[in-house]
Amino acid sequence: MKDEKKVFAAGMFIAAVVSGIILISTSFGGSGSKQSEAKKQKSGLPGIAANYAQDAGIAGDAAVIFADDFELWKGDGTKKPDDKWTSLRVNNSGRTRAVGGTVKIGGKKCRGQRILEIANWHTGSAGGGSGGISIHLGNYAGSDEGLGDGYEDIYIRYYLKFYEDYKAVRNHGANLGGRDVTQEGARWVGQANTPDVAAHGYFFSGVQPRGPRGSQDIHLGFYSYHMDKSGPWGDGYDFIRKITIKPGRWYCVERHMKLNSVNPLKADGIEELWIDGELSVQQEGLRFRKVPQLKINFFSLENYYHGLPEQYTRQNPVRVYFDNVVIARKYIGPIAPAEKGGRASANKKK
Ligand SMILES: [Ca+2]
Repeated sequence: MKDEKKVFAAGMFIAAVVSGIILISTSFGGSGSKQSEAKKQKSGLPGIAANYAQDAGIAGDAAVIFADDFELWKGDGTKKPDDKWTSLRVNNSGRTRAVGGTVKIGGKKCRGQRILEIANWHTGSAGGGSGGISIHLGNYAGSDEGLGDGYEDIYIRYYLKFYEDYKAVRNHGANLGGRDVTQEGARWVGQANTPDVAAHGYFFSGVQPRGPRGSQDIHLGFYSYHMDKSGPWGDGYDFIRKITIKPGRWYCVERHMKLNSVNPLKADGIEELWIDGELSVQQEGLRFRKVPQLKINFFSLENYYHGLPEQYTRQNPVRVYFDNVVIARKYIGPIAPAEKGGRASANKKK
């Protein structure tokens, strides 16, 4: 666990393959959590991004914990800045790198010339591929990591585009979670097939593309390992609005996770999802933990395929693109337009 790649691998890959843990889900559930009758926001509030035209300078906002627009990734695109992310996955079934490109909103290019590409291809017997980047937001690898305690309430916004020929296949997308480094043997965020995550000192929640396998009818939804999910697999939440994701188009994805109270223990955790500033999911009444030291300390942008078909070759891999990642203590919202540099409508891009 001494270097970054090993830490990432241990959590997300070796755990799955070497230990025989199968990350695949058989169902997205949907019935494990009760939807609150509380008010449901129709759209995102003006967020931090409204104050930073084209995201310029947003990394310096007092509420921002981390930001990366991939502009400073060097060389062939696989050399991340030292102060960005914790690890980048390297293997023979995929590649993760910055490539040329820009987010487009309403047909207009946004600021920037580089985006992150995660590409995966079929690799024979394993049949799939994985790739991605991760960041430790608190002490995750061990109590001596020097990263602090982590967070209890966090927003993560990123831009996402599936390449034009993308067809729905099972995978795990953007994982957010926590691992209790004070608990001996606590599992790594991403370990699936766990009925009782609290007993194993972790939780995680993915935002994943869903849809009939092989189709382009895609939407994004949660796949959450919270304490009260039913069975060994993740819980999907009900949609306030199911928003279609079209391959070839950029979308602003923002997720919010607020952990539950523990003194006393309450089911008052929240997960929310906005697409292009529009609220798609709002799940209240969640419990992620029993102890206060278990906090959010891990985030990854990841592709993790199960049974990736042979048609996806190294020359023609599955490709997913990301850009303008911001992690903050407050709602961030979509990129504000360049003109005037001021308060932009959250939905103006539409
Ligand atoms: Ca960029």
